[in-house]
Amino acid sequence: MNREYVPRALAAAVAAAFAAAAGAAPIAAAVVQRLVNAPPAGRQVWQSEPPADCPFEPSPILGGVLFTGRHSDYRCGDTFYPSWASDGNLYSPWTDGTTDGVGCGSGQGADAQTGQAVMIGHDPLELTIRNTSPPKVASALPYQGRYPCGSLVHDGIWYYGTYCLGPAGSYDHKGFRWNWPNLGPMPGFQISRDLGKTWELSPHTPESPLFPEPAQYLGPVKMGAPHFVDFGKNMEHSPDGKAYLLGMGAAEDDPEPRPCIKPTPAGSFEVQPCSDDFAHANLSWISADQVYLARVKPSPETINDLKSYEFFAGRDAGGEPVWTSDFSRIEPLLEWNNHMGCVTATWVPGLRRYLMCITDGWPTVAKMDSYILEAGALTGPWRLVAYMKDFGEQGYFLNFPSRFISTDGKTLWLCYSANFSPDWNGVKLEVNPPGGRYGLCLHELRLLAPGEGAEPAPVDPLQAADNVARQARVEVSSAHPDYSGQGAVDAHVDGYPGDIRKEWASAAEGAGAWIKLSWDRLQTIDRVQLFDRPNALDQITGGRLEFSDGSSIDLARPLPDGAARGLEIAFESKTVSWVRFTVTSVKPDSPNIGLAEFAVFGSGT
Ligand SMILES: [Ca+2]
Ligand SMILES: [Ca+2]
Ligand SMILES: [Ca+2]
Repeated sequence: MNREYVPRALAAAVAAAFAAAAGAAPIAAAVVQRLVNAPPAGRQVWQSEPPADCPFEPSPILGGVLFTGRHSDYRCGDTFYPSWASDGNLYSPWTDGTTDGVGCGSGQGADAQTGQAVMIGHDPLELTIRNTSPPKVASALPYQGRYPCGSLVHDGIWYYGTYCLGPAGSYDHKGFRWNWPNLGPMPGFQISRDLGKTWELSPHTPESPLFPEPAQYLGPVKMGAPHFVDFGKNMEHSPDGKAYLLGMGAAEDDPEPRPCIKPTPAGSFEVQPCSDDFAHANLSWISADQVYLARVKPSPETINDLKSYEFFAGRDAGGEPVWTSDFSRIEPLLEWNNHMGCVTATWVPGLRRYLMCITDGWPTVAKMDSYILEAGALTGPWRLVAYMKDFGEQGYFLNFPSRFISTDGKTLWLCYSANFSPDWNGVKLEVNPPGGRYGLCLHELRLLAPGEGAEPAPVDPLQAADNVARQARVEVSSAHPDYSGQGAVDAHVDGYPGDIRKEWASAAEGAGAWIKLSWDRLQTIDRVQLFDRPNALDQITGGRLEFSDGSSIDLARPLPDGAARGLEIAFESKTVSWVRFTVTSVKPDSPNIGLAEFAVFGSGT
């Protein structure tokens, strides 16, 4: 788990190598090339900005969230909800994208697919993610989408839930384009007894779902897109051996409908009158009015049997939770009309608290608000840790995998996906926090006590004074419109699809492209770091460093494509007035080769 940045240790190793070579004839100078991590980017305390009508009291023990800037760099689909199995691995559904070289789409009606993968490893930044079997097909009809929801591996058996969405993934209504505006029924669980290699179909269908809802096609449900509470490895912290499911829902007689809207020229939206029989995504894949709770002793016999379930049905006169096996008596666990949506929860042993993530993603295709609640018991009371307005800026499917929680419970990794709908209805979306993407994201965060400030950030070596590239004059062989060579020496590893000002992209060059750094005064340097453009299209696979003293060094390996790691080249000190990096080979079809960052370390003049 220790991935701290250790340039000083490397410098010492190089010095030791030189010392060992002392006495030998001076032949080729020692050069050490190795991969290094990009410094964490985007460290920030996410300011909690709860709306005035927030019904949750502030938590007395947790008062905020610090994103450390450490984040993953996977290229996968979305909809990851990892479950920690007794073999130590995580097993997760996924869909809508490509994972491990295989595509999957859940919005295909009769041919709707859902994927499944195993996530192997202890480091959230270095997981090996492999499909356990090809995506499986189960009809969504009469809905059009059938997506993954609650997923649990318990005692070696994988229970994989799906839920329906309608009427279409892209639905135009009075000038506004919605994404899956109607949340549908839950057609039970598919079961695998061999950790995802083979599957038994659910006995339920969209027209004969596990929970007896909705009353009519496209009508509201209560146990919508239910997700298992994450009780840790093999459910070890379940209070009673039961699995608990949180659903999002709405009522038939909703007193607060969501409004009809239309886009504005400024990239926002405004309310317009409407008399149509359309619920405007009041209960969609990512928006809801209430949260509901159910529980079941998991087994292949019970998981698809409604009679085996109990439902939270409010509180008795003494304030104690009431459980019922009569689905018609289900009551909201939580309600904040027009401010709820996708819901997950995780037990945090070090805090002896549950954390709940809720995303209000209405109107389904714009920025989304997420918030974190905590409670000592699933039945509450739940209190606010942080209301994260515009998290992502379009973050969804948030969950805290129990596998990646520190012993004290204060450092966790948030699993989510972001920004699936850039430009729908003209709405612009930024990536925030940095490193987010449409697909699996894991971001490290620290929970702060009320009033606790963030500890000082670790020193960022790229921003330290000995990175003399920052003072260099920059020339490049070419620059793509809106890009410049300066982006490669700004001490930030970023670029498309993030901030394009923070990288250099050439104008349609490949091998042969170059970038030259020059100084007015001689610089004594001993180390260079090169970070590829973060995008997955362009990759430098070979290159050469040339120095004003006439020496040169060829790269020993390709630059890592994703830029979460870079290549460090350490060498015996040189005193130079310029260094040029020339690209000598690229990944086939790289459209605009360039660099996210070119750092040069030394003692200056
Ligand atoms: Ca409502
Ligand atoms: Ca940069
Ligand atoms: Ca790249």
